[in-house]
Amino acid sequence: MTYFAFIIGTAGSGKTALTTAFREYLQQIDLDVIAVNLDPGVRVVPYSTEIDVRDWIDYEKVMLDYELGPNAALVASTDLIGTHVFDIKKEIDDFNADIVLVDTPGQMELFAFRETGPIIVNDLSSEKSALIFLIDPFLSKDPSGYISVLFLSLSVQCRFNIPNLHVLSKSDLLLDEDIDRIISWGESPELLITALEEGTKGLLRITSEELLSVIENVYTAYAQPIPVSNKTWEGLDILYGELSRIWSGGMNYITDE
Ligand SMILES: Nc1nc2c(ncn2[C@@H]2O[C@H](COP(=O)(O)OP(=O)(O)OP(=O)(O)O)[C@@H](O)[C@H]2O)c(=O)[nH]1
Ligand SMILES: [Mg+2]
Repeated sequence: MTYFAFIIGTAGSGKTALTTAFREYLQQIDLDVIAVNLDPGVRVVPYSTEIDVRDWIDYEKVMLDYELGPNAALVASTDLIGTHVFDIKKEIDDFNADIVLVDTPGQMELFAFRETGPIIVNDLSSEKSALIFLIDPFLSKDPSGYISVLFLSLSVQCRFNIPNLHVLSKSDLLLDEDIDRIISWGESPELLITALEEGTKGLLRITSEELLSVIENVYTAYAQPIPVSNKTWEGLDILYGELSRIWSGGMNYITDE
């Protein structure tokens, strides 16, 4: 059985750095792991990737051949992954690894919200797959940012429909009190709403009851964020523990808690 983790998150949230650190961590505890780069736009991949989508898709060439600007070329390149999914799958199968870490394209919306992402995840992975959704601490330090990222995660979850773990990325850059505050919002939607109300000085345009009911529903489907540093490796052991629980069917595999 091969276990998959798709690492997803907003641009610059640390997907590639987590793939690098987590791959090395898992290797050090003697697990048979490979990494797949699915980002056609990346210049340098810091991990020695076993499988690289750039072997099939040349972003610069797409830009020239189709006379596209950098963003449109990225859209086209990401869409093109769908046409190589069986080549990629064959390479993954040939490795016969226990764990496959998949680093997804930098601009999350290209992968998650266009057709390709769900097709790729569906075609590549086994039934033992999970999403690792990175929460960028700089987008989620204040309550409104945290809520926005939660909703983004919810929409990603709707697209992929596989179990989801939240990782609070770059934890080494946060003060302990920041981490504690964000974790407390993860534990209690009431605390999050109160913080939001304080921040908006009572001028919240949506009623707290409405927001609370939506967020409570989101919380039933999501684990708390796990603070992880790709620099110090703090939290990688906890991340692996939580993934193992998902892979072994112990935790909200599909949508149960
Ligand atoms: N201090 C610190 N910096 C980090 C950590 N993880 C990533 N970074 C930095 O954050 C920046 C973005 O990291 P990447 O891993 O490239 O993020 P990404 O999500 O792959 O970025 P794109 O694929 O371009 O969207 C880099 O400068 C990293 O060095 C971390 O845990 N701690
Ligand atoms: Mg990246």
